[in-house]
Amino acid sequence: MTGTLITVAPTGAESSKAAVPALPVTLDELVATAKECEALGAAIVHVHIRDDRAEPTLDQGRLRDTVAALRQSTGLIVQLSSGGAVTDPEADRLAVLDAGPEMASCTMGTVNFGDGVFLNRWEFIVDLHTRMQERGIVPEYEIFDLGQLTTLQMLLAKHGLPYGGHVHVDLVMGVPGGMPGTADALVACHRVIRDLPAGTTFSATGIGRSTLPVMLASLAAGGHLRVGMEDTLTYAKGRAVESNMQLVARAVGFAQLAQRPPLTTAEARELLGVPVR
Ligand code: KMH
Ligand code: ZN
Repeated sequence: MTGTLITVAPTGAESSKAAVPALPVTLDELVATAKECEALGAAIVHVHIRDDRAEPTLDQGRLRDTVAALRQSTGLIVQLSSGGAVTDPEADRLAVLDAGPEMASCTMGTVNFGDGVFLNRWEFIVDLHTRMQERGIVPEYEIFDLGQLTTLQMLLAKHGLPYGGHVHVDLVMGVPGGMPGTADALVACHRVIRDLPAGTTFSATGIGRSTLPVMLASLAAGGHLRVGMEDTLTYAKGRAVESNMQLVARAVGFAQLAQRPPLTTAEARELLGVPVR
């Protein structure tokens, strides 16, 4: 078993700054968070951005500025979200790739998402996957439900391996409408992941109160970790998360206990096939 790849997802598209004042929403807040999380042991930053009113946006200029600022100030692998918010149109989500990220998320199917629907049609998935192949962007395949792993198998069989040849999956568990954030569900996914191309890696994140069971199950199954305020706003019963750093520090602690210390950014690049800058 290798060390642990730790991804921080600091912002997301679902929480408001008014409700969660500690959420990093400006470029300065995002860069400061990213630097501190890197120092603690994160290797990837999964990025959603906000506009001047702290609302989710896929504005192309802001995306480009964000990629440039994160690359200048950190060694983190910059992974832009192509998922955006459930209200974002497909064209804007595809255009995220124009901002020049090293990695981007690529969700493998439609899922009910609380009151909304996170729409990911097959043709759209194929578009994202093939454009990433053409542009040298390494995808992280986001999985919200077991059947989406079957979609990933179909995608790879029909359209080939991603850029760099390495397949990396992120299990997003415990979304209201998706698979539960339990050890049983993670094991069920792990059984299917084993049928994906040799060397496929996976990370997992549990939304809300499934954060801890998913983190422990993922480490036990040889998986990696995603943490951050996109997914988790309560640190313990009755205790709000104070910062993304607090969540990364906890993940690093668990990874060390499991004797799988955090991968450096260089090790993460090698594992995932993300070119060295
Ligand atoms: N905000 C969700 C609707 C991704 O980043 O690719 C989609 C999401 C997945 O967070
Ligand atoms: Zn996201």
